[in-house]
Amino acid sequence: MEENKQAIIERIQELKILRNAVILAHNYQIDEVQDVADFVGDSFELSRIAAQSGADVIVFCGVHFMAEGVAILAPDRIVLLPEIKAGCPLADMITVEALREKKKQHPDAMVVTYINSPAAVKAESDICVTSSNAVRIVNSLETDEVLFVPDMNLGSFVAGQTDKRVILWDGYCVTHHRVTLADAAAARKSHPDAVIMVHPECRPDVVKAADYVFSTGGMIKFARETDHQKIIVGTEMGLVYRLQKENPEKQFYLLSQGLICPNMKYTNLEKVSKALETLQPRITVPQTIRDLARRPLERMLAAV
Ligand code: CIZ
Repeated sequence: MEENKQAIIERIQELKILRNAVILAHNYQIDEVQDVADFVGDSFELSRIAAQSGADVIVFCGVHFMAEGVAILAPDRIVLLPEIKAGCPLADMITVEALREKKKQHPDAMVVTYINSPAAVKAESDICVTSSNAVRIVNSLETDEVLFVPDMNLGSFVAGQTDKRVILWDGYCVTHHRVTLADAAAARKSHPDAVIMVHPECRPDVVKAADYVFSTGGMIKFARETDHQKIIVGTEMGLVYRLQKENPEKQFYLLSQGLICPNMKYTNLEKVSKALETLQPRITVPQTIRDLARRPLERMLAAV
């Protein structure tokens, strides 16, 4: 390892103790950030760890809505997002004003909000979901009609597995939505003895063409437990690093080279170290929004 990189890692370890901090990294983070983290996981697992942790400082290596979620659940802690520009185009595809208008059109629908959304939108919602629990939570609701926001692809996936009427929002993850049926066919042709697993944020035709559909947490579990030795991975490339690290005897292939989220790649070791040094950039959520957004998030945490 380069001397400079090793020095930064050592400084991060020192600062972590000094600040009583915990470092959380999303499954889509770059390799060296995953390696320096105390926990690597999906937004749901990491929110739960953050809420239960005794740390004074939580460094969230991910994107803005994820750190915001932690700031809602753990308002007494200092929540840091090492790169403030790390946003989520999907979360930006909905505003609270537009959601209020849509709610007026569907007054009987329960609002089910994917965790990839701004805090103010969560505050207007009945319950939050992640890709790992969306189907289960929607099916458990006492309603016939659901307004599912903001990811139409995940919403379509849920709609295919429930008797409830699911009204979709016109949003999507630009990284997963970029994958086409032709990409899936090409990957299958290149690796004919591999199975394909994709994320439910992919387009419905891609989901239909896949052998398995999982959240990132589901992919990690499947890779660990399956007898399949070769797996094509249809989610952001960062997950392939973790899959390969945990299953060195198996082979993983990224479904498409387009599966890269630039926002997830902004964070690096230097920025993690600087965030711990300066306690900036700090993510906070105004109390009025926080109080309202906490309820749908806690409902989700209690439902699983
Ligand atoms: O919920 C998450 O963390 C995301 C964005 C994807 C997943 O399936 O883990």
